[in-house]
Formats: sequence, C-alpha cells, structure tokens
Amino acid sequence: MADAGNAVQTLADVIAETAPAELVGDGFLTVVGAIADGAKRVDGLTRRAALAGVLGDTGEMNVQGEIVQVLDAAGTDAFVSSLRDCGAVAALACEELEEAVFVSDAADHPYIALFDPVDGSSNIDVAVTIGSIFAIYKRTDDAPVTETTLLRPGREQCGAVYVVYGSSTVLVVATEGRVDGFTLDPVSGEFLHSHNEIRIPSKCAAYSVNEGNQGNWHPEMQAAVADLRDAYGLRYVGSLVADFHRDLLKGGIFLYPGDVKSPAGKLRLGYEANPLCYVAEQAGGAGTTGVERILDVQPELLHQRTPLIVGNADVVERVVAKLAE
Ligand code: AHM
Ligand code: MG
Repeated sequence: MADAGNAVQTLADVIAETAPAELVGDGFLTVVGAIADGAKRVDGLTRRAALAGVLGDTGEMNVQGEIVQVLDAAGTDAFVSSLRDCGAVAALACEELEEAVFVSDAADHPYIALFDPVDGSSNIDVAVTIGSIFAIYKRTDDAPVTETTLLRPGREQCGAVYVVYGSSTVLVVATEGRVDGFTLDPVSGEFLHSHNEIRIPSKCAAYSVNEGNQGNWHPEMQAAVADLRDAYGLRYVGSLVADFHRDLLKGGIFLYPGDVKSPAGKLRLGYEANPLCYVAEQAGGAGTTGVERILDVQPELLHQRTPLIVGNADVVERVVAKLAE
C-alpha cells in the first residue's frame, strides 16, 4: 500500500518504470491512459448514478442476448471513443458490440483491445460494485487486422487491466510477471499507485459461486463445490470484477461453471476470462475451464463463452482434481 510519507507515483510513472521496455517504447502507456480516461468517465457517471440518469435499461438487447443497461451503453461509448482516438490501437472488440471496430492498420497502431466496458451491470441500480475489464494484445505484424486475427489465445496478451468501481475506484494493471493497483484520487482526479506488486495471498479466504445454480450443475461440479463449502467461507457479489478483486487481494477462488442449461457457462472468454486469468497468473494464481488452462483456449468466436474457475493456484488445482474423479 502507498506510504503516506512518500510521494505517491502516478499510473504513468509506474508503467514507464516497470512495464517491459518494448511495450513502453510502443505506446503501451497511451493505451492504459485511454483506459484510465474512460474509467474516469464511467466513475463519474457511477458516483452520480440516478442523478446522471444512468440507472435502468435501454430496452434493447445486446449481441449476448442480454438487456442493455443505460450505463452499459454509456460505458461502451466512453471506452470505444477513448481507445479509438488514442492513436495506438489498431482494432477493438467489446462485449456490447456485435462487430469489432477496426481503427487503423498503420504500424504506429500496434495494439488490440478486447473489453467488457461495464461488468456486473445488473448491480448498477442497487449501488453495488461494478467494473470494467480489458485484454491488450500486440499485433504480430503490419498486416491488416481482421476479425480472424482478433481470435488470439489469452496467453498472447501483453497486458491486462481491470477497474473496480467500489467503495473506492481502483485500476489494476498486469504486465508480464507484475501486477499493480492504482486508486482514483477524487482530489487530484488521478489514478495513484496504491498496491505495489500484488501477489495473491497463499491462503485462500473464500470461495465464490452462484449457489442458486447448483441444481443445474453436473454431479462432479456439485461434488467439487461441496468440497469447497467444507473448507472455506462463501462470498459472492455477483460482479465478476468485485469477486475477482477480493480474491486477488485476500486469496480466494471464483467459479462460473458450465451446467446442463448452459454448457459453456455465462462469462465471455475474450472480454472477461482471458484478461482476469492473465492478471491472476501474473500474481501467482491460476485460471482454468475445468479441463484446460484458460489462456491456452483457442477462441473460435469473438463473443465465445467459457466456464471459468480462477484464483489461488492450489485451490484451482484441487477443483480440477475433483472434477476429474
Ligand atoms: P455482465 O458482463 O453482462 O454484467 O455479466 C457478467 C456478470 C459477472 O459480473 C458476474 O460474475 C456474473 O455475471 C453473475 O452472474 P449471475 O447473476 O448469474 O450469478
Ligand atoms: Mg461482464
């Protein structure tokens, strides 16, 4: 945590000092800065909520077949415009947009971003924590980006970011081998370094799953969760970013399995599972579908769903072993 006696570093300071040199030289900070700008807009809307007219739904259905909340639409606008206009992103894809947005094939636009602009949007109307999640990739060559070249396994990410809009607003950035957190200072309006080199604690504090779905789980998953229930307390916010952030800082495991009604589960591989599993792995944790490391899954569709089990590596392993029994 930040030491009140020392000057607190900004997001730009820390990324410039700690991110891999080839990313810094290629404008990685520009991409993270664009995410931070969008997050400040979403934070402003979230804090004012009903006063800003962002509660409720738009009456429309997104490509996922889910009702679009007003803040989903506003968050999409905020991040699409900040990333499209930052000058370093060649293409982006977003949970709320059916089609990817292709910005520029110029070589000075080396990054690709896949994101969930407002995660946990069913919690907006009741003032419960929500988030935003971003997977960042580098182009492998100067060839035009297409929808097919956006389908990259999560292990190829060069960085991932999430923002949690909770009792404070915290932006977490992961690059190879390193995870840091930045708290939005309402006084200066800047994200300031508050969580240095985050490592998931070795002790798992809680498991996190929607127990209401138990009746639809396969017997092996029922047995695996019964095993967790015997060993740990239960915490479930119902906003993935909030549940994940708690697990990252306190130790824990989050599960959204497939079941008999939804074999692929609910969460999206590209926008949710990949970036959060990348963060987890850089912090010493692990993420799996139950049979395969999430970051090794080869996506076939932009909006593909996946079962997700992520958190403390030993507990993830314990669940995988139970599922295989
Ligand atoms: P969203 O991205 O459309 O908000 O949906 C994803 C959310 C996650 O934040 C959360 O983990 C999950 O859906 C909760 O689902 P459920 O209400 O079925 O437990
Ligand atoms: Mg989501």
